[in-house]
Amino acid sequence: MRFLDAGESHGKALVAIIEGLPSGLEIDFDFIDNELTRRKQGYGRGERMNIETDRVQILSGVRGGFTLGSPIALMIPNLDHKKWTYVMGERECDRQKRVVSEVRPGHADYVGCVKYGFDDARNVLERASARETAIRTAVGAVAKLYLKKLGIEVGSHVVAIGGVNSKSAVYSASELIKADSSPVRCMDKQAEKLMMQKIDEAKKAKDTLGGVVEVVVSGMPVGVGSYVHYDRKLDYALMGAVGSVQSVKGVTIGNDTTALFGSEAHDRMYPTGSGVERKTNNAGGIEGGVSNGEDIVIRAYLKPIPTVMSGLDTVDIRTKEGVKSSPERSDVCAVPAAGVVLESVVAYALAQKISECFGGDTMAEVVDRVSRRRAR
Ligand code: EPS
Repeated sequence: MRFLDAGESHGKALVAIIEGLPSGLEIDFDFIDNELTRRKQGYGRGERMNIETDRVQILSGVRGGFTLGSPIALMIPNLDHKKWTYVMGERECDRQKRVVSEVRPGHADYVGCVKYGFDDARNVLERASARETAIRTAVGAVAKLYLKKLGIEVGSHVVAIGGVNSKSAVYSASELIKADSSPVRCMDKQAEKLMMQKIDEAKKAKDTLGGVVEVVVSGMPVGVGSYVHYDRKLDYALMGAVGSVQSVKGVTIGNDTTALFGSEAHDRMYPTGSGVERKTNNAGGIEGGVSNGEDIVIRAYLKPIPTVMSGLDTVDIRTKEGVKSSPERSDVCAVPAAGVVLESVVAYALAQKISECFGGDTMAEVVDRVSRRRAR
């Protein structure tokens, strides 16, 4: 299973092609659109979210609501494009308009200009923008439908924004649906209030905030991943997927056990008659690069968004003079939305690993193989 996406933030559309899904998976179009709507929410989001409706169009690979086994092409039109055709037109455009030469520290502006030989970061930021996460959310939604058929659910919640931490608690993926009723997708009401105050403070100061998101996967069968090949380990796939999301600077799986003794850290196993059970999950659902049947718990650490409206010291790459960074439209805090994106990339990475482990040309074959594994 693989996918490729394309699209500029103010281009015509975002597109993706997913290849390798089995035939016979029912596609719930409303579910995909609802995932896209979830991604647009969150206290601290910018004006762009009011412009886009984010509705997916499926161009191939699905007939009468079921996958055919052929590549699935997805498209999300950018409604804002009509206001940007003079800048983003693929045949003709005005290169003197909306130029960004005062590169933003922390964004891809500078590195992208050096890498591709540009003196206008517009060419870079249009692709580097977190707008790209909309199409990855659509791909992740399809992956979630595949996982759901196998009894696997993915949820997330925000555990910190700008240094405000929620109280620690353990949740299953299905419980985390409650996070959606919080404007910051936080399960702790007291922390929610303080996080919102912190976002208000940042907005007033023309500043931005980062934070920490936890993703939980429930229902994983034992034995997905590898202890044999370094590049087929489940944690290798998940850490790479999570690390690929804009703003993520760190990824952990399970609890921090670095200060504990081994006797305290490892999740003891007890007989159930037919298998094993554990009372703790410090390992976060993965041992030796392989799923162990416990919930997979991943934390992503996100830096504050680099578009700081008050401006940061930087260099104008055209004049080579010291200036303040360019005030592009942006979010104050995208951590709540990042939770939805992180669920999506995790769902896709898991679908890919499950497909690698069990194969299957039809959905019925995959369901059968996974249920046989569960019965072991
Ligand atoms: C985003 C779309 C972007 C930004 C934001 C996220 O749209 P625009 O640039 O038109 O406002 O709002 O992008 C960033 C934070 C970034 O750093 O690029 C989206 O759809 O999520």
